[in-house]
Amino acid sequence: MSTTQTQTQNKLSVQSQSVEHCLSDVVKQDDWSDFAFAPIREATVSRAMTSRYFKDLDKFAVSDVVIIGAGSSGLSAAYVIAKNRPDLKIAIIEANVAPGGGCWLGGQLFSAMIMRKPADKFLDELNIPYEDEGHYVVVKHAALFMSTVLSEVLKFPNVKMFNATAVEDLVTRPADDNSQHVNVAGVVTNWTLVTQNHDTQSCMDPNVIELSGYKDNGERDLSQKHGVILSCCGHDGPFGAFTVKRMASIDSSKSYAGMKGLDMNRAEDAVVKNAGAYDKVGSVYFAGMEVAEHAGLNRMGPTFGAMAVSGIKAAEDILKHFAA
Ligand code: AHZ
Repeated sequence: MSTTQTQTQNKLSVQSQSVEHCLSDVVKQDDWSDFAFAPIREATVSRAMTSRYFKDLDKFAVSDVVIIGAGSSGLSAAYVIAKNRPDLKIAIIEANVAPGGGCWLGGQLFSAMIMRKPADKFLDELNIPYEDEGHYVVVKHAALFMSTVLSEVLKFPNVKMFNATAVEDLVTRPADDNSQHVNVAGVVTNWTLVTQNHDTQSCMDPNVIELSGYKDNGERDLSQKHGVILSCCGHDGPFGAFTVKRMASIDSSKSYAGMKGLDMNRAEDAVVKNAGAYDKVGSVYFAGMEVAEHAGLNRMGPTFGAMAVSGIKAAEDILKHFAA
C-alpha cells in the first residue's frame, strides 16, 4: 500500500488524513522508532499480581454471596445483586479459564443470540443493541452480550471472580431443625486442573470460602444474616449441575430430577418460575439451566431470555433475604 505517513504537530497522518488514537500525543515519530514502555522489574509484575490475588483470597474467605458458574445466568444475577447491594461481598467461582459458559455463541455455533421479550429490558439496561423482531430480539453476536455483562459485573468493587477455579464440594452444617438434613455454609474450591486430576495424584487438599453469618464454632450467628450460594452450573456436563447432584448425594431428602427434552415455550417460563430459593435449604439458590436439572424441566436450546431473567429472579430472592 502506498501510504504516506507524515507527522504534523505530534499527530500521525495517513495520506494527509489525520489519524487520531490514544497514543497520538505520545508517539514522537511516525515510524515509532523511539517508542518505549515505562521500565519495570519482573519481580514487580509478580508482586503486583500475587499480592492482589492473596488479598482477594483473604477478603473473600468469608463472602455474603458465592455464585458458582459465570455463564449468562450467573453473571446476570451477579449484576443485579452487586448493583443493588454494594455492601455485599460477592465471589464468583468459575471452573473455566474463560468465563461466559455457553454464551459466546448462539445455537449450533452460529453467532446471533436470541432473547424473547421481556428479556430485552435487561439488554436496554446494559445498553446492548439488538434487532427487534416483534416477540423476540436478536443480538448480532452472543459474545456482545457476554462481554458486556461480564465487564459490567467485573467493574463492581464488591465483586471478585476466581476463574480457573472449581467448586468441588460444599461446606455443610446440621440443618437448623437438627434433622438429618444439612445447611450449606460455604464452598470447597480448588484450581480446576487440580480438581480434574484427583484420580492421578496423591491428595491435593482444597481451599474454602465460607458464607458470612457463622460463629467460630460453626453455629449460626443469629445477630446477622447468613450468606448464600447461588448455583448457576448449567446442565449436566464435565462440571454441570454440580450443586444439584452433590445435594442429592449428601441429603436423602433431595433428588436430582434431570433435565427433560427441548421445548422452548415450556422451558423458558418454567426455568424462570422455578429459579430462586432451593426448598428447605435456606442458603442455596439456583438460576439458569441448573434449575431444569433440579426441577426436571425441559431445556430451551438456543434462546437466552430465561438465562438472564432466571438470574434476575434469583437475585431478587437473594436481595429479599438480605433485606428482611
Ligand atoms: O464452567 C461452567 C460454566 O461456565 C461453570 N461451572 C459449572 N460447574 C462448576 C463448578 N465450579 C465452578 N463446579 C462451574 N464453575 O458454570 C458455568 C455454567 O454456564 P452455562 O452457560 O453452561 O449455564 P447457564 O445456565 O448460565 O446457561 C445455559 C445456556 C443454555 S444451555 C441450553 C440447552 O442446552 O438447551 N440452552 C441455554 C440457553
